[in-house]
Amino acid sequence: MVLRQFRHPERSRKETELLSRTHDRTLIEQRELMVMITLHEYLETCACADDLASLIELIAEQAVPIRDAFITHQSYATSINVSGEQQAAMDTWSDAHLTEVYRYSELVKVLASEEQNEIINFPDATSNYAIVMDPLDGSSLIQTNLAVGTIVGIFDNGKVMQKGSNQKAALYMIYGPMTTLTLTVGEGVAIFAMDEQKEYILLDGEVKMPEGNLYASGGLKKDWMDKHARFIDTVEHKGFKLRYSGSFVADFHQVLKYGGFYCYPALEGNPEGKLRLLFEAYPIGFIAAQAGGAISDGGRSLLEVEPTSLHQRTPIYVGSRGVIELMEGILSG
Ligand code: AFP
Repeated sequence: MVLRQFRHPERSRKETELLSRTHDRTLIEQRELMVMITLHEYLETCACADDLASLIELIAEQAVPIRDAFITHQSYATSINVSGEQQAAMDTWSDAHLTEVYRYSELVKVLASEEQNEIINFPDATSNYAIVMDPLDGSSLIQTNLAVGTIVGIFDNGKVMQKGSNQKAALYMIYGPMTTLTLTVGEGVAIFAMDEQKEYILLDGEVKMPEGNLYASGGLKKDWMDKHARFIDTVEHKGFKLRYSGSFVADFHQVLKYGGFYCYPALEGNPEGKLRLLFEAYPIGFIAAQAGGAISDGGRSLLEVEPTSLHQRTPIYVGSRGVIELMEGILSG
């Protein structure tokens, strides 16, 4: 596996660091400067190990074959395959593809995927990275052409069964009108967009989740617990607006940008809700916390919950810090 090594020939590390503070610049200033910071350059300014930076770039590059596979795995009216199989195939295709990428990279020691029952060990690994992932979140939306994504969390001590706050990095790619990468290496959150040359260019180097008023709640209303229903009622009276697509990664991303919260609560007869602690809550929660937000199961931070089983489900509330505190107050009352 050849890892792409792009370096800007003229820009010093210090310059890149200064330029990555896009928050301080207006769009016009940025355009005038014609500053374009690549993912590689951004990673060079971070205090993250070289092999971790290589692993992140390698994962981010997989957006290209995954996007291509949406087209090659499409079932057209005259195609022989049944459309349901094709759709399911994208989940397993992405999982198999990423698994092989990790294996040949020799950078990953352990992998836990939402699509696999057991943990996979890679004995040839030369690094100690352990990955938790949802290879294709929101896959039931592929046939409707709504945004879906890949979610990844990275530990550096060779194990996946540990609390989420130990992650060294977390990222997700969204396959929407653009291909974007949202990344944290524990130094805040950055968002990149892929350009025509398939290069990730920095959109925002210091993402901060505002206290906005969007919300998304999974589960059927008739199955909501009373306290959850009271919380939703409270925010609706405060003017919160419903935005739920059925793709956690896409629904979270708009909360990251505009503020508010996403939740999939405990349900009547289903107290653990639907989403998974390791593959969904940990990486997204780490990103939320690094952007100034929070993730909770209703009473405590999900990043501090030690997993007891690989595919453990959990109620999830993730979003702006203020509204997560409001929720915890109502649910504990
Ligand atoms: P799929 O990957 O099977 O489409 O599941 C998506 C998901 O795990 C998460 O991305 C959504 O927020 C949630 O399930 C949607 O669940 P509902 O269909 O119950 O709303």
